[in-house]
Amino acid sequence: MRFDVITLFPEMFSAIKDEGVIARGIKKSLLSINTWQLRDFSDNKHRNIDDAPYGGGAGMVMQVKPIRDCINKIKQDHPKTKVIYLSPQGEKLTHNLAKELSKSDSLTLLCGRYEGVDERVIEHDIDMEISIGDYVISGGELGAMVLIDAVSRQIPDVLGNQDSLNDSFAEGLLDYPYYTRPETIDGQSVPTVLLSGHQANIDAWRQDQAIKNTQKKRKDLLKNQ
Ligand code: 4FM
Repeated sequence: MRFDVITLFPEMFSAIKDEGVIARGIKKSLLSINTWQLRDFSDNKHRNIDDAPYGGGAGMVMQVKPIRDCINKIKQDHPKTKVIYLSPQGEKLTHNLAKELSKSDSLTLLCGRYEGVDERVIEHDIDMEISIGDYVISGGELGAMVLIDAVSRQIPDVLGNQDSLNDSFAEGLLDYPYYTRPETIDGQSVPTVLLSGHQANIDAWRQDQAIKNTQKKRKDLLKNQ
């Protein structure tokens, strides 16, 4: 799977490219993350890609031409790429959406800055608008990195044995609790079933804990079952 990211801050993506699960996926050639500096598509010597909003108001708006030129450049090599714009107006990113997107060969992620992008980009050049949650962040880059991480984890073989696909959301539930050595610390003990060696009992306990956890912390998730 290939990600092409259109951004004013390509260096931010070293945060996910250089270490961890995604870095290992890149090393295994299971995925690639390719950044495009939007300023390279500016048509002026100052490398501007933004201008004041029609109708007035504070802040700047990203212009159509550099974004459209960049998307079209990517599409020369990847005509079937799905172009995604990260914004609070988008469809909410969920486990199910991440899983769906992981079946794509090519995703192009447009990261906005300033007040927004010219609406004509969204109308004409974008296939999908996605939000990572109901809050505002300062630009699309962190959203794009969240999406890349969540989607990459769903690509077969990206997670090694070390990482393990612990995906409680695949079951529509929160996770069960984990414990490691020592057996007791400051009077707090590990549940005895986990020390029993009886795998069927352990599995049943974990399933029960996952349900209880979900009932206690996220009742809304159980309504979708
Ligand atoms: C988006 C800032 C576009 C500037 C943003 C521009 C967001 C979210 C978000 C901020 N992205 N989910 N929530 N983006 O807040 O994905 Cl131009």
